[in-house]
Amino acid sequence: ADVGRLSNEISGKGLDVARKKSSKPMQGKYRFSFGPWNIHEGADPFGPSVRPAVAFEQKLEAYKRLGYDFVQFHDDDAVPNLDDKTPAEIERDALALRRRLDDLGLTAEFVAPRLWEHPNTIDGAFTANDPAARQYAHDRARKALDIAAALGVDLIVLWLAREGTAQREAKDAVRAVDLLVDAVNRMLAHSPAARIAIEPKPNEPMDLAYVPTIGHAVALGYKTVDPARVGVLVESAHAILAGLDPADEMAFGLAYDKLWSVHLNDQNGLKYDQDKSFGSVDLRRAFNIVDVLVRHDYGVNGEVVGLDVKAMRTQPHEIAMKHLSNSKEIFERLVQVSATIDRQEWQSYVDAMDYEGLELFILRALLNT
Ligand code: XLS
Ligand code: MG
Repeated sequence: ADVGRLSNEISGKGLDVARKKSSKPMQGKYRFSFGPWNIHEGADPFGPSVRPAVAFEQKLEAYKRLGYDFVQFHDDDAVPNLDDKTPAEIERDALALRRRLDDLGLTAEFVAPRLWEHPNTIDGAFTANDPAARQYAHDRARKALDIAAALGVDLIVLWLAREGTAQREAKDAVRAVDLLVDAVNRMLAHSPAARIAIEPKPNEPMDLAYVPTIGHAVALGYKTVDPARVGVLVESAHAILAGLDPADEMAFGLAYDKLWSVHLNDQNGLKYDQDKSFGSVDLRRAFNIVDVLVRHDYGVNGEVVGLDVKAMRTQPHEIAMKHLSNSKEIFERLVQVSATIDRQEWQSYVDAMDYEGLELFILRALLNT
């Protein structure tokens, strides 16, 4: 954040919601992404698939139709069965995918190593007690970096799914931090142009995770050899599962210039990770997310608005992509609310410390009345 902007903001009384918007080119124009896993067959831990699988190619063809230009990839979404392939085969497949994306007018947003499905990662990847498991994780992370390079994308997302404990006394939590820093350092060394965005989540699949919040993720980045290349991705549902407000988590990342991607979705309380459509549980919470992104120029440096949403299991095949178009529509409508809301009136409630008045003002804006 630049110093001029900050001193302007803090010199005024209160939070200065009336701050003049910058005239940077990206303002109001957002680019959207989702991952192939966001179109899925509806299996959950208690029941099998309920919809036919959509072929990868058909998923790619759906992007533009749904209004999306960017694709988020796990390493094996991009190159299936990569553990059985040689480096040359991995590169060949990734380059072929890149050509296909080009043909469709699509761009990869990021590649994320899938560090949670292989038998070697049962008890963690980088923080597993078994050195062979840790070695698998390092090798797998390098494959993801190589795929990203072949796809022409410099952003790696690191969701540290199993870096935590199923049983509290099973691992040394201080050593776990050292192991995670070492893992990120190795990745930074392997790909000197790559940037790594850590996506925190407090639980699931583990009982307790070592990097549960954005504060942890930012701090971890500063312990690496090149903090400038380590940032964060905030997923709204993950913040909610940590008992935190997603907009404030994003604000923390923005304040450190570390918010390099977002996963917007919604979550109905403290339970399993739901990945519900954006805004579907709490529209005001969604507005506050959009508003903090809009006011702090998210997107100006090329950041993409990522959705990590899942269709309800009840949704039949023919209409099982609505969660993607709906989530984007709600984001765009909330951008409109943010752009047109009366900032002077907002500020007047802040100045008068009339927070009941402010409450009604925000609710009316959301009800458009
Ligand atoms: C799971 C995560 C995952 C990441 C990408 O909870 O949200 O989908 O976003 O690895
Ligand atoms: Mg996510």
